Amino acid sequence: MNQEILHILKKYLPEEIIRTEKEFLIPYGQDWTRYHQPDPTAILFPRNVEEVQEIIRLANEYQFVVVPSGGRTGLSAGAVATNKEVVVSLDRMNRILEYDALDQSLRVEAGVITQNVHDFAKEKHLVFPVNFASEGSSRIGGNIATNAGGIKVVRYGMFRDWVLGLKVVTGKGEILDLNQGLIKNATGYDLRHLFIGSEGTLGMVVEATLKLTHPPKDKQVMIFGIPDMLRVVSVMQAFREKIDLLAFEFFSDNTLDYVMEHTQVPTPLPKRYPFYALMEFESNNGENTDKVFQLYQDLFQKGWINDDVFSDDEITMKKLWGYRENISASIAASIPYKNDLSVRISRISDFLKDIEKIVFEYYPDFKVLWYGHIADGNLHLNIIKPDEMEIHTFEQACKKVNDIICPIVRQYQGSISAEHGVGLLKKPYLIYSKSDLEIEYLKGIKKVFDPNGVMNRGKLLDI
Ligand code: 2HG
Ligand code: ZN
Repeated sequence: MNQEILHILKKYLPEEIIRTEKEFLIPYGQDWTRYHQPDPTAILFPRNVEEVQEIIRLANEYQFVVVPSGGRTGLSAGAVATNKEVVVSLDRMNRILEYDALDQSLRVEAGVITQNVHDFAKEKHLVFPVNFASEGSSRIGGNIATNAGGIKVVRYGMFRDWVLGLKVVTGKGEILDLNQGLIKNATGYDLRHLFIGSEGTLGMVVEATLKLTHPPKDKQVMIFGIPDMLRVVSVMQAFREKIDLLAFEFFSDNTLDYVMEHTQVPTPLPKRYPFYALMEFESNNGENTDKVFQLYQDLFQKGWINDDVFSDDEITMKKLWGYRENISASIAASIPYKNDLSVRISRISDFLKDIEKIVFEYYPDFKVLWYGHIADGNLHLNIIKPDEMEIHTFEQACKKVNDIICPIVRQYQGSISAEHGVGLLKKPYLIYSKSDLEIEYLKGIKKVFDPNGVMNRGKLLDI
């Protein structure tokens, strides 16, 4: 079968966009998850929309499956190719196409690295305000496909909120230009939003128009030591009532161990505490700073906060952010099993209490790391694989606990994937966040855009 496909690819596509060597097949067949064996047929590097269209047309005619590939920084196996699929990488479609100062918008090819968008915006004295740790390698198309979130969601929302327009090649090989950069557009179904978060199952995003904005002024960053996890939530709520936060993140002390070891940094505070919160806010000519310090005194006296470090200079703030942003990279070698759960902010305290109980009861032998975007109700619960344990035995053990955690997520009407996507890894748990009826509608939509099932088959949905 894959010889036949290769033959077709070589017959109809320019030779220079086809790679079949092992050094391409392995890295382009996997993402940042490590639970699947990459086994693609070929990796294609189209240079323009017409070539993408031709590939999808061939996929329909000769019945092979296409896996769209961006930076492959995903954590849910949405971009893995384990089943002889043809990976279509947008690495070569990485041009910034058009900047419009009046619209404050930027049109880019979908293979642009996220960091390049940040850098471009900065040159224009603006920002693209969606930030996450993998932005140096992730690509815009992948960010759109998963509706990425990150560390500034509490202020700026998800990726979806910054997409003004999309050009896509559908699973049928047709081109759609969606929303054309408009801010206001009340003309019925907004197909742009269907493609955002669709994980490459409806078609391929080939171009995006992104919204930029003015940067926040006079940022200040603090890290607090906090005695227990539920206090992290109360501290967040107390600050949120007083000021408009730019970020409020948390991590546990055992998570800090990994970052210190991996990045060779000292402790952020003179002493160690069970939990830490990192808060970013704008000074607002000192008004917010005063409010923060006043509240800090109160919370310190109450014993909710133990200690803090504060900074308003760029270099130190970057160092402080390193404690949070480097977590994922610091623990990667331990092949953690990742949970990416969310509930409404108003329910996060009760949810954490319930999850904590389960984790202590069912994971007594595993190291559990707690961190995440607590101000968005988003918890990244990472279970570390013991060195001596075989990876699939470990995965099975984690899946058993998932069967207990996921019903609780459902009980709280939460999400089994807040920002990492569903892919292969979370697919069995989708039923805990969406009803059967809703999933049937999803499948119906998939059939409209991709009737032959050539787009990222088996990811997100079983269809
Ligand atoms: C983060 O918030 C990323 O750092 C990765 O979403 C989360 O490593 C994870 O589980
Ligand atoms: Zn995250």
